[in-house]
Amino acid sequence: MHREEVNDETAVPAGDVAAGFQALIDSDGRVEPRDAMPEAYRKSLIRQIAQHAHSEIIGMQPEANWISRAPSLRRKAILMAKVQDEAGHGLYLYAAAETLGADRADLLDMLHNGRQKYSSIFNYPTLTWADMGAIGWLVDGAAIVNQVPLCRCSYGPYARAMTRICKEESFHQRQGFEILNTLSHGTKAQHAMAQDAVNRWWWPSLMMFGPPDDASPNSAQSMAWGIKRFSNDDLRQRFIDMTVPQSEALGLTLPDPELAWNDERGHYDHGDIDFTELFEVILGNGPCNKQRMEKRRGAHEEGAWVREAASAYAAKRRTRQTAAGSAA
Ligand code: FAQ
Repeated sequence: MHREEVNDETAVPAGDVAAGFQALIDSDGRVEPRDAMPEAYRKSLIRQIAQHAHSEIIGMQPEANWISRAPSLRRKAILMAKVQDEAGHGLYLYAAAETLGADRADLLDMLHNGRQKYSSIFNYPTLTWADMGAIGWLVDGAAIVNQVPLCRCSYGPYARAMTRICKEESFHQRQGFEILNTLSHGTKAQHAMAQDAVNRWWWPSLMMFGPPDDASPNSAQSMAWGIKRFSNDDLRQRFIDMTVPQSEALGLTLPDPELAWNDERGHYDHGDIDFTELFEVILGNGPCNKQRMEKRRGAHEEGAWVREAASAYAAKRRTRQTAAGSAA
């Protein structure tokens, strides 16, 4: 549905919009597409949901890279299903953004011309098969910690999309853990490969949670609106606390000598995160930014005929249904 239609149906004086909206947020209710909402709330949601959707579809690339080289038929089938799941997540999320009046083609244009972002994590290379394990365990693990609270997001369509996505992400995380567990308890060379992958993916996974709280311009407003439920640093800490015991179970070491349980805080202490690396990657200077965007733009151009065929088919069906309706 387009924005104009939403507004036409919900034309309410601005003061009433603000009061009604605030009452809904205060009562922890869900905002639905036809509800009146402040323009800034709508814009911020489109920003976050679109970036999230873009991350899902760009995130297909690093893993798709290994489909043809998976070590067995079983591994190949699982990896293909996982990569397809990510495409599905993109679909749910673009559909959620459309309920806010955004146009999917415009969002994709903004991804392609660099006006909208996607997650920093997908700008790192996948060098060995063990990276499939590290992505599943760490990247999907971080995604789950970040996304479970989004199932309670104040905007209904986003919250419902997240509920479906989180179910699949937890399967993804387990398959990553299982790959690493097999390698870690395999030959010496396999163990070394798993350790190397964890060494390379640990710090970028921590950066997925975004800048530290004192450098996060969107967090305060987003939390006041009930979009985000926890701050970037709180979720990052939750992920670290969850992951350290899992690394022990795997027999792998996280590459941070300062990781240590702090009884007083009830959390693990950790070493400093190099946020200049995060900001550089966001600016487009990560190891694979250029390659990811080239591939994405190419896929979009090559897929033009599919979009055209789907539109022509939908138009044909509509004409047939209208004709059948008037004949009845
Ligand atoms: N990368 O003020 P904040 C997945 C941007 S999981 C790039 O803290 P906010 C699953 C941020 O957008 C990955 N940019 O922003 C999968 C903002 O820029 P803007 C996707 C980042 O929104 C697994 C600026 O920095 N998950 O895809 C990053 O309050 C395996 C200032 O930051 C989501 O998108 C970053 N890491 O908090 C798929 C979850 N961090 O918009 C395939 C939903 C920050 O002002 C394979 N999103 N920025 O121009 C969120 O929870 C939030 O948007 C945060 C950022 C936490 C990412």
